[in-house]
Amino acid sequence: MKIKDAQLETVCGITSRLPENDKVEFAFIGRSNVGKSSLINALLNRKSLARTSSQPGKTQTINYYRINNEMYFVDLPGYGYAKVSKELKKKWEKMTDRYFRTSKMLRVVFMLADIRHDPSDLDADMYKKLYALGFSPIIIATKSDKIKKSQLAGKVSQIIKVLNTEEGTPVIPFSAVTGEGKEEILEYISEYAEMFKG
Ligand SMILES: Nc1nc2c(ncn2[C@@H]2O[C@H](COP(=O)(O)OP(=O)(O)OP(=O)(O)O)[C@@H](O)[C@H]2O)c(=O)[nH]1
Ligand SMILES: [Mg+2]
Repeated sequence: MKIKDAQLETVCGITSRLPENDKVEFAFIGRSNVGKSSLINALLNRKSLARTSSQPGKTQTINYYRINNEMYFVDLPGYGYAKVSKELKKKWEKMTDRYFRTSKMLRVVFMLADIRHDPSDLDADMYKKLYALGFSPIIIATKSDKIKKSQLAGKVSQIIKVLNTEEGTPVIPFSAVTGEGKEEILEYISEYAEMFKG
C-alpha cells in the first residue's frame, strides 16, 4: 500500500463524542510504551506525526489519522504501565473501552505486545475482550530489534501461548528501528481496506 497522504484529523478526550467516520478504522492497542505510536509513524513513513516518548503514558487521547482519504489509523492510550494516577488510568480504560464497543467503522484491531516479555494478565484480558466483541486481533510483537534472530521463533510461540490466541491468528514481529514486519502489516491493511470498502 502506498501512503499518499496522512493527517491527524480528530483528537478525542475523555468527554469527547467520537466522530462518525464513514471510512474503515484500524486501531492500535497495547500496554503503555509498547510502541503503538511508533508503529503508526513507521507505517506512514513519518518521523513524528504521532507523538512518542520513552516515558509511558504519552498518548492520552484517541487520535484519528486519515490515510489516503480512504481509511483511519486510530492511536489509543495504552494501559498498565504508565506512571500516572489510578484514576487517570481508569479514565483511559473507559475511553478505549467505549471506543471498542461503539465505533461503527472499526474493522481491525492490531494488538501490540513487546517481543521481549511474556504478555501480562492485562494483555490477555484485552485480547479476550476484543475477541468477545467480535474482533480477531492481529498481534504485533514489537521491538524485535531488541532480541537475537535466534530467539525470535521462541518469543513468538510464547506470545501465542500466553495470550492463548485463536487458531490462525497472525503474530508479526515488528521493529520501528529496522522496519522488520512493516510491509507485512501494510499488506494486511490494504487487504482489509479492500475487503471492507463500501
Ligand atoms: N528499540 C526500539 N524501540 C522502540 C520501538 N518502538 C518504539 N520504541 C521506543 O519505545 C518507546 C515508546 O514508544 P511509543 O511509540 O511512544 O509507545 P506507545 O505504545 O505509543 O506508548 P503510550 O503512548 O505511552 O501508550 C519510545 O522510546 C520509542 O522510541 C522499536 O521497534 N524498537
Ligand atoms: Mg502512544
